[in-house]
Amino acid sequence: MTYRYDDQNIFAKILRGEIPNQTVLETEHSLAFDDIAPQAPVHTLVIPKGAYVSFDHFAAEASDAEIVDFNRTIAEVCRIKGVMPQEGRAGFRMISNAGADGVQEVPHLHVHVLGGRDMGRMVE
Ligand code: IU
Repeated sequence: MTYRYDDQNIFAKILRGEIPNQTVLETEHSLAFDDIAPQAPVHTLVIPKGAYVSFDHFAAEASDAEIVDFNRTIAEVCRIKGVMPQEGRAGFRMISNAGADGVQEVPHLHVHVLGGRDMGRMVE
C-alpha cells in the first residue's frame, strides 16, 4: 500500500507553526491540542508529528518509538484533562476516523479524546 500525504492539510500547517493551536501537550513525536469545535467538555486531538494520513498508514510505517510516544501521549492527555477512568464519573472515548466511510475530514492521523460527560452508547 502506498500512501500519499498532502502536506497542505490543516494539521500539517499546525505542526509547522503556520496556524495557532491550543496545545495541551507536546512530546518528541506527538502533539495534542484542543479541537476548535468541541463535541464534549473535553475534546482534544492527538496527532503524530510524522506525515501519516491515517491510523493504518501509521501502523504500517511509523517507528516503534513513534507508536509508543503516540499512545502514551493519548494517556497523558487523559490524565491532564481529568478524564482517566476511576470510581465515580470519569472516563473517556477515543475515536480515529479513517478514509471515506470513516468520514475523516483532515488527512493527517488524529485521535479524538472525548470526555467530561456521559458519551452515550455508540449505536446507529
Ligand atoms: P475528522 O476525524 O477528520 O472528521 O475530524 C477533524 C477534526 O478537526 C474536527 O473535529 C474539527 O473540529 C477539527 N479541526 C480543528 O480542530 N481545527 C481546525 O482548524 C480544523 C478542524 I479545519
